[in-house]
Amino acid sequence: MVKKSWGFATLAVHGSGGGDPQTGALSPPIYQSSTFAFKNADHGARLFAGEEKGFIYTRISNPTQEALEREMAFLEGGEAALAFASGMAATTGVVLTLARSGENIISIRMVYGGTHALFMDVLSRLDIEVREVDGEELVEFEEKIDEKTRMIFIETPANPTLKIVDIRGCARIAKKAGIPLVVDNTFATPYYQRPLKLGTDIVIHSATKYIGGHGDTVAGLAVGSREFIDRMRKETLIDTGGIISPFNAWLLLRGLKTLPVRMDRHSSNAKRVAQFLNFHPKVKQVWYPGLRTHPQHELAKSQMSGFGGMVAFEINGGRREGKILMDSVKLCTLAVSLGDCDTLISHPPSMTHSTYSAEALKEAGIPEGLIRISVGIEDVKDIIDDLKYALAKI
Ligand code: LCS
Repeated sequence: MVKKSWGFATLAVHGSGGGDPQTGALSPPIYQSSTFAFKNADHGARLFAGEEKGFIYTRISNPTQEALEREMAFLEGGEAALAFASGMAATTGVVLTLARSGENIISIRMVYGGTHALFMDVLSRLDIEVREVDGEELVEFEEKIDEKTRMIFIETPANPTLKIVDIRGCARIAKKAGIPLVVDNTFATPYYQRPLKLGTDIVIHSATKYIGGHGDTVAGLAVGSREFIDRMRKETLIDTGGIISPFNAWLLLRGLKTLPVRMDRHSSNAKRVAQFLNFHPKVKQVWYPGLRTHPQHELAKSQMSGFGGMVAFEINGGRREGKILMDSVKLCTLAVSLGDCDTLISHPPSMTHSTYSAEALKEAGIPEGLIRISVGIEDVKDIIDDLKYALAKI
């Protein structure tokens, strides 16, 4: 039984309660089966007609996927969730469910590079227009809305410079226009930010990151109302096929149990790394929402209960100096992705955001010499010593 008074860490460990409904197994079984036998022909027909609940085929649903969806909806405070093969599949599923050819969506300019490519390249091929805004002034969103607008999309904190967008303000605008607000909550996770409680309609995750937490799976999730999730499963996911595998769903269920402890450690390590970089003479600027010097620190504080493990910074000089730094680290791994136990370091303009043209990078406020660190859960002294050593090489 779940108690209302329980905190997030207790809820993450105990889940919505009860273990596997069939067996009581506390760690849910991995139902590694593509198909499910019907009791007889009528039973099969009833399942297909939606007259009876049950499992048919894993591209439609599967008990391990369902367990993950239940826990994720519970932790985000939503009615239902849908699991996908990747974060990109989740974003694609949400957009294709909401927008049709000839319609438009509004998105902030600074988003993960893959999301930017989906919006600018794939959606334009489908004749869905994406209207970009900086996201700093709420009036920008209002000005772009017309009768063909089908959703507002924001990522906050945004990849890669941790830009913060006002979730409550965007939710007010979306509500007034009668369209959904969609928030990519990958960087914050439900431990530090619960967008649905702030008026958001749909939350998206690249579960590849902190939800999985160990760099061993690629997956995505969307959380929202039961009506929307059911519609997305029926109208988009089943026939586009970007479903999560039962094993990956199980890995995420395991990851959720330790999410709070990992996030506490990522966050305290990241704050120390950001403070170290902030005072380093070779560093020009540091972006970490937990630093008072972050331009939107107050806004971050008003909608997040912690600031996460991502730090971005620009070093004096530019791309050449950044390369020396990345080639000199020994403990930090030069790799994209984020949210792993290991500290990962990357250069967004030539890696995760190489889908942006030089002009688009400038417009989005992503500097050429930007370095991004996904601060891991190692001993923070070792991470800082590694960066100190590499910065000395410049
Ligand atoms: N949303 C955000 C905020 C992301 O950072 C990513 C991936 C995605 C969505 C897409 O999720 P995926 O399909 O990869 O599960 N971000 C990456 C990054 O910064 N480096 O490599 C991938």
